[in-house]
Amino acid sequence: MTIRLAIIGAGIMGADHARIFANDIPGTSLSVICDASEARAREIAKVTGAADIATDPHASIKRQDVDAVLIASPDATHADLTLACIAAGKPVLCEKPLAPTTGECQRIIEAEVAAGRQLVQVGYMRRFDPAYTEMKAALDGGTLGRAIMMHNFHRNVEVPPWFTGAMAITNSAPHEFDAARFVLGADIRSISASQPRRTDDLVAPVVMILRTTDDQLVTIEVNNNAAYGYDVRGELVGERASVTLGAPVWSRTHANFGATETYAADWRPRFADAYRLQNHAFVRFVETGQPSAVAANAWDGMLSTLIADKGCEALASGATVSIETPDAPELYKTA
Ligand code: ISE
Repeated sequence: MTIRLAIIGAGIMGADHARIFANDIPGTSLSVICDASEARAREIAKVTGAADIATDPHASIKRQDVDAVLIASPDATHADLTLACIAAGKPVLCEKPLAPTTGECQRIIEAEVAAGRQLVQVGYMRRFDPAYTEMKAALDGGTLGRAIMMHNFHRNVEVPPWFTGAMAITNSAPHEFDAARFVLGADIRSISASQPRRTDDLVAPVVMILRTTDDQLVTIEVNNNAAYGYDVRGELVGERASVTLGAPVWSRTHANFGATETYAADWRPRFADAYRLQNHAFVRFVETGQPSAVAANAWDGMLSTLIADKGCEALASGATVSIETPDAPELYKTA
């Protein structure tokens, strides 16, 4: 059976997902590429062999020739479109964040609970990255002993001038919030955040300290203007040993009495395997109706947004902010 997909949003990530489905995921076809810009939709449809283009996301979701949906439109549209997928009974892989506010995420949870089955997978793709997979396996296999600290570094080359410190927390850091919950298997109970001073006009890094419900510490540096390359690092420290994420590079150049490795300009090459494996898992979810045990579901998506909300509060106030994690509905406990 071929899974027929609609791609909503043909920007950087929508285009990337369309290429992944078209080139790397057998058993799928692209029924429609939908974007506010018809020209952009046409361009991506041409390179991916998609059957049709559209500019109306709601009509695209409802189409008879669409079995499942990938949402990669602007963050502010995620909740509305995810709710439309649930109403249509169609599985949806929604790019992160699930929605920018906790209230919108809660509406999605309520709709899924009312539908009585999970339909939503959230694009926290690092759960599928081989380096994080090995980190989690080292913990779960007992090599590290009990985990006590997780250190995370998230560095982008640059962001536009309108990108703020709060956006470092709401747009970039949710990857780390989700990875920490996933690797440690614990929830977050408090967060603090502050920034060093930069001497230019660019947004300064944000450094956060989180405490888990099992009294572990998670440190996160998000540096959106690191300039030198896209660089994600991490270390999980246990009571007996530690494990660091490898930074996958395929070659090292030796010249002029030195050795150099190159950095990617953004996250797509660094997490190419993760995106591919994540999208494979989504297709299996569509085929079987069984959510992936690895993927982030709507509940995970809601918690990352909740932590981000509290992180913004912590940055603005300078105080450590407590986080009350609500009890998960049965739908997410049994998944
Ligand atoms: C972006 O939206 C992403 O999702 C990337 O994975 C992340 O590295 C980047 O910081 C975000 O802005």
